[in-house]
Amino acid sequence: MNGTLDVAELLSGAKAVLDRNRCDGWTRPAPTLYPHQWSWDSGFIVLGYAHYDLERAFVELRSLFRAQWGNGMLPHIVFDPREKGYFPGPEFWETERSPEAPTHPTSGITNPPVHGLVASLLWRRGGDAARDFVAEAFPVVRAFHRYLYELRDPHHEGLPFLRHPWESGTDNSPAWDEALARIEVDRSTLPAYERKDLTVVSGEQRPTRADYDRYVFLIELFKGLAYREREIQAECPFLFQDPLFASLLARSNEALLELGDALGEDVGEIREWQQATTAAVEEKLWDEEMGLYCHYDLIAGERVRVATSSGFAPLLAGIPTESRRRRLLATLESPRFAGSSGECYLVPSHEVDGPAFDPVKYWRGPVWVNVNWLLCRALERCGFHRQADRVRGDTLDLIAHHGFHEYFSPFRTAARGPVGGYGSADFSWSAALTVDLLAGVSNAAGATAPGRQAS
Ligand code: 9WN
Repeated sequence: MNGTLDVAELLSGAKAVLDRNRCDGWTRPAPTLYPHQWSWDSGFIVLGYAHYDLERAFVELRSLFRAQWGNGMLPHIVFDPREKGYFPGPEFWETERSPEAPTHPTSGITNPPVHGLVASLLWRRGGDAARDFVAEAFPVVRAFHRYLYELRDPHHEGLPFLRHPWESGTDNSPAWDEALARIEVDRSTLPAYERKDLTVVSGEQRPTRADYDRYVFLIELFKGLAYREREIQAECPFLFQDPLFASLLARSNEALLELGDALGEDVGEIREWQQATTAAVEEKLWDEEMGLYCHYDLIAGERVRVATSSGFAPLLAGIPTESRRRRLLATLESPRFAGSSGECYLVPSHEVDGPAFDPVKYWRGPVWVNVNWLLCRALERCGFHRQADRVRGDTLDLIAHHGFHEYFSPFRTAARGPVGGYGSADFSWSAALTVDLLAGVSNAAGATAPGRQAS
């Protein structure tokens, strides 16, 4: 390894991926595996556009916002009705059963609330040129948060629940395993369905058939209840509070407070949401023994003691106390995430010695660019600059070596297992966030910059 990154080459490669994946004003997360618009993907994607085409960023988010449900939910997918290459498509979700659904076809679940944070970053980047867009985005994001607090937080804890693994974005996380295993599915009662993902990516990198049966079972339940939230909450066998989702919500609340003040909006309710969420993450999701924040299974009534990269996310919103910050840092740098002799790229999505660890199966071990981007900001916010540099360097190193993949094996060398990029190639948020990460790397010569770790 030569110790430098070819910044110009990476930048032009990233922009070319985004150009190829861009459709009519929005961007596919991946060329064939994910051919529709996803909510949190678009949030990350526009952070790349913000560096060279701000208008594209606005158009992309407007395409998502126009699909907001009447109750405020931003759906996890906005479908391209011409596209037939993804399961489950609009004909499976049948969201027209709900009077809350927009006329444009969408899925019937949501995705992590990154949009407040993203809007504030666009404003910081665009200045006056972004003001009108931000004024447009503010009520949309506030209505989304209001939906989460009013319809997803029955005990007013400040921790909205997820009712499908796909709402987390970390869809195949081992945190869901026990809860999904408890759901008894009689296949003969499920509609016949055909997975399309396995025609693009090998099964060893994707969820199992038993997982998909449960994903489908939950969608059938939602459809049967015409997407009525209160009834779903009463009947759904999968209800989770999630440290990544909650931390993004807290961080986006913080952003809305800042934007609302600047726009002259009343931010009283947002302040209350923010205080409630911050306190609840601290009280309910911290696990002292694990030195990490965990998920909470509302059906089982217990914390799920599975160590995932989502457990570091409260740093992003500045939530942990000083002593917990130090504990989190120790966990991050311990053999559990960094490997026994530092042989892992940070940050594996599941601890490498964990029982469910798999270096190539999505969300069960691989490193993800969006999580690293978030954790890089989180570490910087808390003053852990050396560790933030390490996460940024590891991310760029993986991309420089293997390309703009969806996810990467955490192993630096083949001594412990497979090495390389997995899932889809030409993955949009990997490209977009590379553009943003490179902007943080000094590049006096315009061609090379420090960023690689010795292997
Ligand atoms: C289901 C689009 C999405 C990402 C998720 C990732 C994957 C979908 C799938 O792709 O999920 O939503 O079919 O596997 O897990 O984080 O938003 O890129």
